[in-house]
Amino acid sequence: FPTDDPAVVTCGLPYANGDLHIGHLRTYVGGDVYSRALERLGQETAFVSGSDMHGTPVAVNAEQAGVSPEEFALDWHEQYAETFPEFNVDFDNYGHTHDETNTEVTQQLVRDLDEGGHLYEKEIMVAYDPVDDQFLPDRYVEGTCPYCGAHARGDECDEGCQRHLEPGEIEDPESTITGNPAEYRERTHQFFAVSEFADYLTEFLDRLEGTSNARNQPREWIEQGLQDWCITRDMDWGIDFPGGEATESPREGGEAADSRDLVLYVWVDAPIEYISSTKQYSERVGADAFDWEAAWKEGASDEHPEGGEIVHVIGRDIIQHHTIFWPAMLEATDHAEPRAVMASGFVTLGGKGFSTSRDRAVWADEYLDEGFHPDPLRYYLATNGGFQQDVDFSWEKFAERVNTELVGTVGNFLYRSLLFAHRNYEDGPDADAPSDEVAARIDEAVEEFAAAVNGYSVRALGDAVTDLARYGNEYIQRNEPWKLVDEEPAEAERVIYDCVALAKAIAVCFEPLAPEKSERLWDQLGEPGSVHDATVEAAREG
Ligand code: B3M
Ligand code: ZN
Repeated sequence: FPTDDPAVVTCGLPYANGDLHIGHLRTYVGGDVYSRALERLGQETAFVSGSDMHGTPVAVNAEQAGVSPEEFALDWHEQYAETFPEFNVDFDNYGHTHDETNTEVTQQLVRDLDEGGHLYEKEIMVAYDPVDDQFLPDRYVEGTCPYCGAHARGDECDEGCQRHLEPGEIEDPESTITGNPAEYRERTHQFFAVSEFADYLTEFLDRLEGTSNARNQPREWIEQGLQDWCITRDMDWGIDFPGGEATESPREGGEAADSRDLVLYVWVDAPIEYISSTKQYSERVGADAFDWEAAWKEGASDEHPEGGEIVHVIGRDIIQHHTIFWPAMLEATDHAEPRAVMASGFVTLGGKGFSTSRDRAVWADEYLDEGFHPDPLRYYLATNGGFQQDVDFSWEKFAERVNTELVGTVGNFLYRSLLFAHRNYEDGPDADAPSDEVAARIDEAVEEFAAAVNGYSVRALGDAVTDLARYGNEYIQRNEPWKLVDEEPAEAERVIYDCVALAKAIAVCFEPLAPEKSERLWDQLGEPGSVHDATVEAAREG
């Protein structure tokens, strides 16, 4: 980076089913920081996401709340759409999976899979509650993981080996609604032939950039042999399987055939929202400003025959979906292949996992309600450990990093330099260009910044800035302009001009991490326009 192709940075879609906490924010801040950093490098970039409205994670919670899944999910969606901007997580488009765009794009993509011969029907056993007379897809059922023996949800071993589980795989199934033991019944479902893509996926993983956890885990799964993927569910909340209403064969008791509700598995339409959200962005700003088809489709544009640079930012619990199922869907339908997957580690609190039911979490709105500014939290979340490491959130550590790095290093340098400049030079210090020494140091910071982007490290972006500010403190201390100002005024002005040039470079390079504070700095420097439109070239100019 930068390249001549349009980039799309996506964040995993939050299920519209509950409050956002700081564990969620780590991924969204990470994605926002990364997409801003690409833009500062001069890369054309769209940053998109949306709420995940479908599936049992929403349906089960809505049922417990006693409202329809649609009403339930829309409520949360609206709340998320308000909360993200409060943390300056500034999506170019934030849609949701239940909107018209995603319904159309999803059904078209599934039809394309079908026409390409990648879908087939198969009879499988699915969990069923005989007392409630209800099928129990995914989170409606819990039991034992057949791979590792951990307690698991119907479609994921969330407390054990993290594997995706296919319908029928879970052992000792029980309904999560009634606690009734479930039995297995035979049903016809649609399958996507993922196993045909094993060779493709192996090569894809060798090309895939981003964090190493996103390559290593799926390689093991492929070596163990890929299963095909059941893409339909016995539910009525979701996007209809576009094959038309399937007709169920007569039930065992000889009942008449009945038409059945068959919707797509939530993990089909959820990643497709990445495309749909980009499409909505294009439709709003015009294809000249951002062309979603050039970014997402192979062969849609002569200039970008392979499509654009797709970067997925996700939590590490959904690596399998983004490195196996999703790239197989894209490959099967002539879409661009993801260039990178950045998979974040989890956040713990005092060494323990976040728990909504135990109210052990730092809630996003709680942080703001305390009157804290979003930028320090962004800085801390983005730089507290490498992106793929699990990290612990602690208020003490947060305070310490804010005090030593943001206040003691960056703030201190800016305050000393700009106050001196303001007091002594009415229109700012004047010089043609920064000194060779400072120009070279700014170049080095820009190189570090570019290396951080190309290394998919939001933490290293923070280092580039704090290192530069540390140098600035050392530079002003060594040159002592306050001693020069009477005896050697020209020399004093040159030194302060250097410091102001360093401050401008800090504004540009710090924009991804601290967008609001950097914009304020930009204004204080009297720079025209917005730092949100500036690139590292402006930092180099001094
Ligand atoms: N809605 C949330 C999760 O499992 C899920 C992500 C979808 S990303 C396409 O973390
Ligand atoms: Zn397991």
